[in-house]
Amino acid sequence: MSKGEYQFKISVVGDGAVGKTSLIKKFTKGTFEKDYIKTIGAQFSRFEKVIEDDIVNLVFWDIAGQEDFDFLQPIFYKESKASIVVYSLEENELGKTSFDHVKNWVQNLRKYCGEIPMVLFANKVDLVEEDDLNLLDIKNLAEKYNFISFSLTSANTGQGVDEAFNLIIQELYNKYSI
Ligand code: G3D
Ligand code: MG
Repeated sequence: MSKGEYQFKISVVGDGAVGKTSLIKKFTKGTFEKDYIKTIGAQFSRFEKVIEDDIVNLVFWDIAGQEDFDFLQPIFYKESKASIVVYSLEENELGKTSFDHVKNWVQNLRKYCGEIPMVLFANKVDLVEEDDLNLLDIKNLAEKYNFISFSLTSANTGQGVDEAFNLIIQELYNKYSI
C-alpha cells in the first residue's frame, strides 16, 4: 500500500513573551529558518510525524516579536490549517493581559483563516501552583471561543507539550486524511 503524504501549516499566536518560540523549539527539537524573520516578521520550524503509515509534515509558524505589525498579518496567517493560541499563566501583568488578549487572537484567526481548528495553550504552568489554578476560567474561555481543547503546558519542564501539540496534529490528520 502506498503511503500518503500531507503538509499542514499551523500558526502559533499569542502575546509577546508568553512562550510561543520556546514551545515550538521544545516540541520540534529543531531550529528555525531564521532568514525569514527579516522579510515577513515570522519564522517557521518543521516537524515530521508518521501517523498510520502516512507522513505528516507540519510547519509551525511563529510570529517573531512583531505581533503589532498589522500589514504582515495576512502573510503570516495565509493558508494556516490550524492554530495554537498561547497565553501565560503567570500571576502578573503578562498573565492577565495575555489571557484577555486570547479573544483578539481568535478574532484575527477568524478574519484571515475562517473556522480552522484551534487549541489553547495555557503556558508556564511551572511558574504557578497547579492546585490554585482556576481550571474553570480556562475551560470557559476555551468553550466560549470554540477551541477544540485547552492544555496546561510548560516549555521549561516540557509538561503537557508533546500531548498538546499531538492533539492538534491528530485533529488535522483526522480532518484531512481520507
Ligand atoms: P514568545 O515567543 O511568545 O515571545 P519566548 O516567548 O518563547 O521567547 O519566551 C519568553 C520568555 O519566557 C523566555 O524567557 C522563555 O524562556 C520564558 N518561557 C517560555 N516558556 C516558559 C515556560 O513554560 N516556563 C517558564 N518558566 N518560562 C518560560 P527569557 O528570560 O529568555 O526572556
Ligand atoms: Mg517568539
